[in-house]
Amino acid sequence: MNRADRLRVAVQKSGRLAQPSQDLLAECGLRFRQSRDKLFCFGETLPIDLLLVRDDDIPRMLAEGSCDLGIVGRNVLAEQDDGTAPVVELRALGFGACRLAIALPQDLPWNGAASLAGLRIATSYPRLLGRYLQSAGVAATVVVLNGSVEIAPRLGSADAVCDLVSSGATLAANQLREVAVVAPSEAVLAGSAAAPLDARTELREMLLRRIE
Ligand code: PRT
Ligand code: ZN
Repeated sequence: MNRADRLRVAVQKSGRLAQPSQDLLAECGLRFRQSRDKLFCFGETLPIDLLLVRDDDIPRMLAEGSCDLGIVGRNVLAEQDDGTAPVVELRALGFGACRLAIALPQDLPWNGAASLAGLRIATSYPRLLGRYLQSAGVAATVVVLNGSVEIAPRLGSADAVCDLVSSGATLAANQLREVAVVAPSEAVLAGSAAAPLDARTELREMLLRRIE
């Protein structure tokens, strides 16, 4: 089958965005038959298929063209944007709301971004944090961790954190207080800046209209 005849949408396989993403597509009238390995879902009502993947893989899959659209947190899309990939946010989707925020232990003072000067800040979002520090003109050390960022201050491996927050309960449980928002986020529909010039163009437009 010609790749150009069917639209391929990447969604998170499991995690916070997995179910709401599938619910949104179901509301758009799409029905799927899942492959045995549960990684591929064949579109039965329209020539639109799903790939179930790690959210971190979605920006790259869009950039290389192995998927046409993806549902991913704006935070992931922005973190992986090195300025060269032709991948853009097409629509904010209104679920998965959170914010990338700076949080400090209770005993550290906060008088604006300048308070971060000289601190070690743990994060999984070095690019977004780096941009924030640069635009504030603050020199701090970025400590990259892939998980359990919020315990870094208690372990002594960082002074502060820059992590995703929704309710704030995780920060509170780790005796951290949120002091600044680096980037608000939610789930977004992402795709290549230039839509493919084949049957997928119309499918993509149709899906965007149905999401509206
Ligand atoms: O396995 P895979 O790599 O696909 O998933 P993942 O583990 O990387 O991502 P996942 O499922 O945790 O999150 C997917 C997306 O959901 C994120 O990229 C965000 O866009 C969005 N999102 C919304 C969140 C949260 N809310 C959130 N609260 N992602 C993470 N959190 C974390 C937060 O950092 C904290 O540690 O959840 C914890 C609880 O948050 P509080 O503030 O409610 O306590
Ligand atoms: Zn992930």
